[in-house]
Order: sequence, then structure tokens, then C-alpha cells
Amino acid sequence: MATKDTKPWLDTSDPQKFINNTAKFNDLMMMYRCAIREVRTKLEVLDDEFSVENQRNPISFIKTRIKKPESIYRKLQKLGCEFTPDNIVTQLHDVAGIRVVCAFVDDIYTIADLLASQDDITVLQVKDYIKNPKPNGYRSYHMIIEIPVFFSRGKTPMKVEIQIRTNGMDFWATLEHQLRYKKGIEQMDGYEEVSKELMECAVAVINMDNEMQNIKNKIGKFHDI
Ligand code: 0O2
Repeated sequence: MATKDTKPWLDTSDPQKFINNTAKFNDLMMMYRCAIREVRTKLEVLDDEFSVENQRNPISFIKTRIKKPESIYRKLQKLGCEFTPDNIVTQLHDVAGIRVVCAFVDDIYTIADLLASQDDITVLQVKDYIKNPKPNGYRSYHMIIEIPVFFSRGKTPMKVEIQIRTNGMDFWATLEHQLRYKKGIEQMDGYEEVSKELMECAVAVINMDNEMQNIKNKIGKFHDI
């Protein structure tokens, strides 16, 4: 199976070997795409069922992505690992990524619990940046799960990173990512002030999320929502 190959991929001295390795990389990425499809279907089923019972959708939208080859390469390099199929599978947990954007904060935990309780899903890691936000104000609920995917050659457990957040958290994180995250702009003049302002925006989003949750709780006393 593709994941047992431990030889580095970037050796271009043998063109045929390079071509074969590219095919192996594509095969692995296909496996991650299939894992995403499986998890996405589970999320859509939960959302659908909830909407029939409660006349509203807890999930606003779902975004998926496969990590780009250059990001995979850079991350492995950072970890001091060769660019091999084996290292991609064993060292990286976010090659397949799903972002689930929810209406309310309690929807996040409902979706996370319902997913975690499914018996073909193994939760490998949880990082709750909602209860424990990052120092810069980032909030989101992160899970690394493993899900079996059935290929013609057999069943393969695949890892998927799931980020679950509210619309507000997503709005903040998306803009912050564009403006600052990963760009190494810590050296720029006025960086501290920008960080402070971004933090103020994060606090405004927290207040708005909490306020919307309170309103929902009040209405929830009279109606199932
Ligand atoms: P991309 O481009 O979104 O894939 P690791 O993933 O192991 O390198 P870490 O910090 O242990 O890093 O994982 P963590 O904390 O679970 O965060 C991983 C992902 O969460 C990031 O993926 C981002 O998508 C998101 N994230 C984490 N911190 C921040 C933040 O401060 N701001 C924003 N906007 N997003 C954040 P990648 O691979 O870094 O990026």
C-alpha cells in the first residue's frame, strides 16, 4: 500500500522513480479526499436530522480542503522529516481538513459530541480553543479523528482534522489569517498595536456569540430550537 514507502520523494535523479512517486502522492491525496467525503456526509446527515426535529440548521456551512503539496513539504521539513508517504501519514494530522461553521456556540459541542459518539470514529485529539482561546484571541474547537475508508484494496483508517466554530469565530479567524497568521510580520512597525486591535475584535466576537447564545437560551425555554 502507498503508505508503506519510506523513500524520499524529491529525488529527481531518476525520472521514472520520480514519476512513480508522483503517482503515489496522488493516490494518497485521493485517499484523504475520500476520508473528507465520508466525514462530510456524516455532518450533513446530522444537520439534516436536526433540522427536521428542530426546524433550524445547526450547521451554517462546511468547507473542506486538502493540504497543498508545498504546505505538506514545509511542515515535514519543520518537523525534520523527509517528504515520504509514510511520514505524511504518520507525522501529519491535518492533510485532510474540514471546517464546520455553526450558528451558536452550543451547536459546536452538540455536533462534536454526536460525531465523537459514532462507533466508526476514533477521536485522537481534541483542542478546545473556545474554553481556552489562543493568546491572540483565536477560538475554535479542533478535533483530530480517524475514520475507516473502504477501498477496493481494503479498509484504511484515515486521519481528518475538524475545526468547528461559530460564524463569528470564522469571520475573525479568516480575516486574521489573511492579515497576519503565518506571514512572519512580527517585525513590522506597529505590530503590537495591530495585535491589540485584533484582540479587541476577538473580544467583540466573543461578546456577540455569548449574547446570541443567551437569546437562543431564552427562546429555547418556550420552543425547541
Ligand atoms: P491552514 O492553512 O489553515 O491549514 P499544527 O497544525 O500541528 O502545525 P498546532 O498549532 O498544533 O499546529 O495545531 P492547531 O493549534 O490545532 O492549529 C491548526 C490549525 O488551526 C491551523 O492550521 C489554522 O487553520 C488554525 N489556527 C490555529 N491557530 C490559529 C490562529 O491563531 N489564527 C488563525 N486564523 N487560525 C489558526 P495551519 O496548518 O496552520 O493552517
